[in-house]
Amino acid sequence: MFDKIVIANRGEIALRILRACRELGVKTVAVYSEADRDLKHVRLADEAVCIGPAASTHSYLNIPAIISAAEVTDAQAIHPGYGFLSENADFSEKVSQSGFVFIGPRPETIRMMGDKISAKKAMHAAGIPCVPGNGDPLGDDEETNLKMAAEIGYPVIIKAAGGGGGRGMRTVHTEAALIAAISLTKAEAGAAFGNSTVYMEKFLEDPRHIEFQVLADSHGNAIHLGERDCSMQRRHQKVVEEAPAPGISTELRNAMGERCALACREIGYLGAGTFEFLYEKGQFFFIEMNTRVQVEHPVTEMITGFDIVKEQLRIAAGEPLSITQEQVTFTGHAIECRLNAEDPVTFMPSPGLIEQFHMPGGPGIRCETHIYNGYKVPPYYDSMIGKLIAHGETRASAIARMKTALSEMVIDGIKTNIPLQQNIMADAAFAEGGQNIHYLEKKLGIH
Ligand code: MV4
Repeated sequence: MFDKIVIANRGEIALRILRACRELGVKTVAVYSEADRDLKHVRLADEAVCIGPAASTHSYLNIPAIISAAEVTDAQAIHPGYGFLSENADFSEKVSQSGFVFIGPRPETIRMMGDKISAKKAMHAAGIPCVPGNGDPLGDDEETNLKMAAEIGYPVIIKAAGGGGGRGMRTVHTEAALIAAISLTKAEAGAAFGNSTVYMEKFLEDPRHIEFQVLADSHGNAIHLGERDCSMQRRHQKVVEEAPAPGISTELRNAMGERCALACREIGYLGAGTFEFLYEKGQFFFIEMNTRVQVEHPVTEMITGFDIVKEQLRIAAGEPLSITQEQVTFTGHAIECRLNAEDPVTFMPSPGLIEQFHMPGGPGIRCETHIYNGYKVPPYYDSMIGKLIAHGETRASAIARMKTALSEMVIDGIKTNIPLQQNIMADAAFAEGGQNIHYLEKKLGIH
């Protein structure tokens, strides 16, 4: 195991990584921006290095500054968390070239998954079911494109190879709209990602978003930890996540999970990863792979009793996976509510001083947050200030525990989305389970 690592992130995930390091006896280096001197993990870390001004482009995205921090502290590895540089292939490459271990997949894997066309090709070749559409880059020949769309059947969706997470895509409902839509998406993609390559898929109208968690080591072993349902989202931001996904049978879970694990072995995947699928009418369709630890990893940890972040460190240190697929068990149900510093109605960010914070507790409750009494939420970063996770024997008991925990929690001084989360937990259709990706926006009156 490593002696010391750099935590190249902030907020709740930096604290989560620090806790994993403590348990493994690994010393920690926090890197922080000038706006983040008072972060909880900065105080708890063995060492802390300021890497630049508040703007993330000058700090959390500043590759030389982060690598220098590893050099001056004599650390051996860098954990990127999620967001920021976590899926930047150039960063992972520079980390390795500088003599440090990047805690994540190899640069080639990150690069392959970053390009949605090469990701789809690789996954299709590895036996993962994909959305109809061959995934080839669209050329300029109008007849060929019209023929392809007719074969797939309308509606279709035009997606940028450099996009992902909801960026750079456009749906097309009629033949008359196709050619202009392709040109527009190409132009936008070129401007946004420096890559105007686009491809065409069947547009699935009301799918659920279900993703599988995988772990793969450097010895050729790969396992899956089941799935999460992340369909409760607004503008491509997940709001509530849960595991297992309502209505997915043990047989389907194991079959899909095994396929994902097999695909990992075939491509030589390393570390923690997530296969994102659209799920419609009992079928899974691959859309993207995330090559990082995800915000919602705790729901999987709660139902498996397995620590994903500690396993990321073990894998990066060259150790074999600490469990086999047969040792993975699923117990009960877990739900995560993301806690954002934002207006619960307008969704405007609400940074500022936290005057009072009372953390909820009780059986099955886990609160992942870096906030404390007197902490000032800076305006420079994502508005997520934590996550509340409830585990229960059944989905209904997890919801009941979440409702109790939300009602106990006090965050005074700033606005938060706690009222929105209470509204969702009290929603009859949410209680049924299995709502699609459009449900929350419809409930909120967004069309
Ligand atoms: C789709 C789709 C329907 N059909 N692809 C949005 C984010 C990116 N990961 C892919 N996305 C979608 N791709 C096909 N062929 C609908 C979405 C989509 C979506 C997917 C997951 C979660 C929320 C979503 C919200 C709107 C659209």
